[in-house]
Formats: sequence, C-alpha cells, structure tokens
Amino acid sequence: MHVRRRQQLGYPTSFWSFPSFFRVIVVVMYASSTSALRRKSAAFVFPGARGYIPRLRSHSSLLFNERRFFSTSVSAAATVKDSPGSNSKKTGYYVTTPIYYVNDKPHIGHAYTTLACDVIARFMRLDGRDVFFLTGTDEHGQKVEQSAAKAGKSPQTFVDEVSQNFRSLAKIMEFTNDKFIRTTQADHKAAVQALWKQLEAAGHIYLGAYEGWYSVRDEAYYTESELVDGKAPTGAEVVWVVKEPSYFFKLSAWQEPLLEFYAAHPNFIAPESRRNEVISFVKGGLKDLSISRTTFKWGVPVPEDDDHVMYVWMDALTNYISALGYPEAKGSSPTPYQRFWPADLHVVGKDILRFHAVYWPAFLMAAGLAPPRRIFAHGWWTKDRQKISKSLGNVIDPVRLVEQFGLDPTRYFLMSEVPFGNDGDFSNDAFVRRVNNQLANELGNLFQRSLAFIAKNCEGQVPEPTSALTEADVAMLRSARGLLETVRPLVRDEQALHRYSEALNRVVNEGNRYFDEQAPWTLRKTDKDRMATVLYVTVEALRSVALLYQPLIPASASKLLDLLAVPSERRTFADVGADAALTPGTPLPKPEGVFPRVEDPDAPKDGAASPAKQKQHKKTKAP
Ligand code: ME8
Repeated sequence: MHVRRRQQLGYPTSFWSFPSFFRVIVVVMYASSTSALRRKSAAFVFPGARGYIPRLRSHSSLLFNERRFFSTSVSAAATVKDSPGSNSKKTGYYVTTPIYYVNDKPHIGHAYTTLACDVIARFMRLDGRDVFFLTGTDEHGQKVEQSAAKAGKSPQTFVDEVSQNFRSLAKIMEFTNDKFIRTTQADHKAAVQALWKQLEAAGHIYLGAYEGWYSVRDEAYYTESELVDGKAPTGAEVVWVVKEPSYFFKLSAWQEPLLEFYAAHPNFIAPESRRNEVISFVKGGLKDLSISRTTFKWGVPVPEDDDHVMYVWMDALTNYISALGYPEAKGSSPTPYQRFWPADLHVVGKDILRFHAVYWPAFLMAAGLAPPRRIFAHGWWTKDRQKISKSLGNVIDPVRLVEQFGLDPTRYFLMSEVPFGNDGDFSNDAFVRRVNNQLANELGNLFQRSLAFIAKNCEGQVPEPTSALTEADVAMLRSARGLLETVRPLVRDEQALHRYSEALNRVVNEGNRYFDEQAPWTLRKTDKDRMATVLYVTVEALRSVALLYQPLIPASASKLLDLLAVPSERRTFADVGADAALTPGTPLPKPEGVFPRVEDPDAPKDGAASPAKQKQHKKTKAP
C-alpha cells in the first residue's frame, strides 16, 4: 500500500520503506530523547514518525525500551504538582468526594458524587496523571450519635456497620478510590488534633461561650435571621443551644483574605452561579465559628481540654489532609501530602459548599497551609420531581438500581442525564430512554453491525484498507482521533461531564451516519477494496471512541476493546490517535452484543409499548 495512505490511517508503515536519511534522523532523535517531548519533536520533523515509532520500538526493543524510559521520567515528574491545566507531564492529581455521614445507608445522591469523582479519576489516570482518589465516611457528631442511640447500639458498633455499606457500594459500583478514610481512625484523630494545635499556636482559637440555633441534621449553626418559619433554610429542624463553653475559630478575621483569594483564583469555586453565592455570603460578613461542644461526647477531644469535643465539620474537613498522612512526614520522600496537596478538586453537593469554600480555606490559610485548587458543587437529584426523603418513601437505592439495570447503564445514565452542576430528576422512563437510545441503539449498534459484517466478509480480521481515503473517511477518522482534545478540557478543567458524554455520542452518531452513507453491503458487490477501507475506518474510529468511553462505562468499554482485539497495553489515552491504529489482518473475536436493551421494571407488562420502546432507532439497510 502507498506509504502516505498508511500514514493517514496511522497504522504501521514499514520503517525500511522510508528514505535512509529520514530513518537516520528518526533513530537518532528517538534513541537520544529523554522525554516524551523529544518524541513529539521527532514526529514533527518527520510526519510519519507518530505512526511508526511505537512499532519500530517493538521491533527493536533493545534499542528503544519506551516502557522503562517513561516510567523513569514519570516517577520523577510525579513529585511535582504542575500548574492547573497543564498536561505536559505525568504529575499528581488529587480528587476527593465528601465523606458521608454514617447515620444511614447510602442512597443515589452519595453514589452520584463518588461516581463523578470516579469518572474524573479514571479519566485522569488514562490521561497519564498520577491520581489519588479519596472517599470515606464522616463518623462523629451529634447526628451519628443520635442515630446509634436510636438503633440501640454503641456509636462505634453502629459506625462500623454503616460505614461498611459505603465500602460495599464502592465495590459494587467499581469505584477506583485509592483510599477509604474513616474519621474514627486513630491517625485521622491525631491529624485533627495537630491542626487544632497549629491553629491555636498561631492565635486563631479562643475560648468563649456559644448560645444559638443548631441543626443536628445539617450539623450547622444558624443565626436567627437565617431561619425560615422556625426552621433552617434547608428545611431541617433547629434546636436552641443553651449557653455553653465553646472554643471559637476567628473566622471574622478571614473575610477580606477570603475575598482576595476568590478574586485571585476565579476557578476556585464552580459553577459560576455558586461562586457568586459564596462571594455574596462572605461579603455579608463572617462571624467567629464555634468549633467545640461540651454537651455530647461522640467526637475528637480538644487537645488539653477533653471536656470539649471538636465541631464535626472541623474534624471532617481535615480528612482531606489526614488521608495524605498530614502532619507526619513519614514514609518515603516525597510524602503523599507533598505529592498531592493542594487537592486539585473537591467535588461536593451544593448543600455543603459553604463549609468547603469558606471554612475550609480559612482553616488552612490560618494554619499556613495551601487551600485546595478547586471546589465543584453539583446539583440535587429528585425522584419524579419530588425531594428524595425517607418520609416520602422515595429513596433510590443505588445497589438496587445496579441490580435492576446493570452497572454501566446506571453509571452512564447518572453521568449523562443532567448537566453536571444542575439539579436533576430521576425516573425509570428517562433512564430507559437514555440508555437504550445511546448505548444500545447507537454505540452498540454500530459495533455490532460493523463487526458482524467484518466477521462475514473479511474472514473475521481487521480489514486492509486498500483504496485511497475519501474526504468522508478522513473526516470520520479526524472526528474520532480529535476527541481527546475536545473532551480533556471538559473533564479536567470544567468537570462538564455531560458534555464529555455528549461529545462521544456525537462521534458515534456520526459513525452510524458514515456507515449508512458508505453502505459497505452495496460495496461488497461493486468495490471490495473500497468496502474494506470503509470497514477499516469504521472500526478504527470505534477504537478511539471505545478508549474514551472507558471512564464512563468501564466494563462495557473493555468488552468493546476486546472485540476490536486491542491489546491491554494499548488502552490509555496516549493510544487514541494514529500511533496505536488497528493492524490489518489482526484476527478478531466472534462479535457479540455488549449493550442489551434495558426495560422499565414498572412499565405495564401487557405488551403496550413504553415511549422508550417506540423511540427505537431506525437503522437503514443494516446487513
Ligand atoms: O454532608 N442529590 O455528608 P452527607 C445529589 N459528612 N447529591 C446528594 C444528594 C442528592 N439528593 N443527597 C446527598 C455530609 N448527596 C458531610 C460531608 S465532607 C468533609 C463532610 C451527596 O452524608 C452530595 O454530595 O450528608 C452531598 O454533598 C453529600 O451527599 C452529603 O452527604
């Protein structure tokens, strides 16, 4: 085949078919390079290099052992936290979920936040970052103490049991958290006390007395003027705390520094509307914060004064650094704290933004520690347009959802149904419609029909593209291979997870249109070379798409990549482009469906078609 066409397609072009002086340039540059950057410059000097350098490596592994080479530079680079937005080096990336109260078992809201972080963590790992992904449980405070009493159990027995539900959920949903922290762990408690001492030594804590409103459900203090009809603005009950001794954090001193910090870091709080809410809250004035209580016991004792336990939010927020080993500089250097702090991203629900965007950076700045880089507050799920609550009996159990619909459909629905940051409504009908339309009718269908056609007509091997590429072929490949550049800023910089999934869908839909228009079933009779090229372009485009679907639907994407015979070491985002293109002649496994259609378990069983069923995608002339 013509050398240029091979390069266009991105699959290996015989090294020896290039003029000798090019071969010398490439070999010298590659052998002498010490970083991925040099490798890029080789590709720049010699446009075909991107296509064949990796193959060259496999032929001459003694000369170019890229794996060893990169792993050396990676571990050195991993010690450096780069500037936000940079993707030039493999560097640390730290993403966290809130730690959840163990007053009850997890529901869809908890699963949602952790899922979003899991998608981001998987994405960043595949994009070459050294990720630390943290989740866990918040086990102290009055709310948990009261729930334990209600259950007739000691707080410790109770939290051990309920926390296990959250750990099981992480397994069931295949979350890839690197650590699960519990605030009842001894090292966490020691870290909270260390932070307290640091704040005290710097003069930010004083002893006084608190009296005022408190909501146990929210674990939050409210002023009289904040109450709405005698309740917290969240609708939670409040109780009057009779004057009791309390330590205070001088939050009032942090109003100006916080406003300056927000102004200097416009991306610190997202989405924008939430950022504005926080800024106006801080502009409204900050009062000193009560950070200890004496009327209950289930908490971390205040150092040197164990009549007091610490305010649960001070205890809980510290998890983000205690999980990294703060304050100890133990272990090998650099410590996890040095490698991963400041956090790149705290994902929280909008209900707890104030604690993260006001109290947390104030505590950290007061202790002389760096604030996190970004806090993203997502919206609230409702069920059939109603608030999800136990009393309404409409709590959605994520484990049941996975049992009913399967894990990847659940992951996919939650991540693509609602713009990340907005409120969203859960209904079985919306679930079934979205999953069947996009996963079964578009993605699954394109895989199934192209691979079934190849199995029948190309001896079950990756076809050899033997005809010249048309504009349509080039456009298709460009869309698929350009996807990473489109979605990286959406995930890494904006956390626009719904737009990430939309971008993948757009290319899949384009693939279905391309396949319909090129009609390989007609070409089979008229032009077999062209047929092979169309099939090659289709599956090669699907390869890039499947690689990028991995964070969203990991098990299904892995099956899709198996169906394309993509080797396991060729499944990172570095492989999205032409470098790792499918090799013609590679035997393919027998095609099989990956996305069974899901059914609404509540739909009438009398055979009446649900709206989702009526909306089945009409595929023209599929073979
Ligand atoms: O607040 N929709 O824990 P928590 C979307 N322990 N997300 C929801 C949701 C819903 N209906 N319901 C809950 C706490 N969430 C503290 C956090 S962090 C240092 C301490 C999610 O168990 C959402 O992320 O009440 C929300 O912020 C979190 O669960 C609250 O969990």
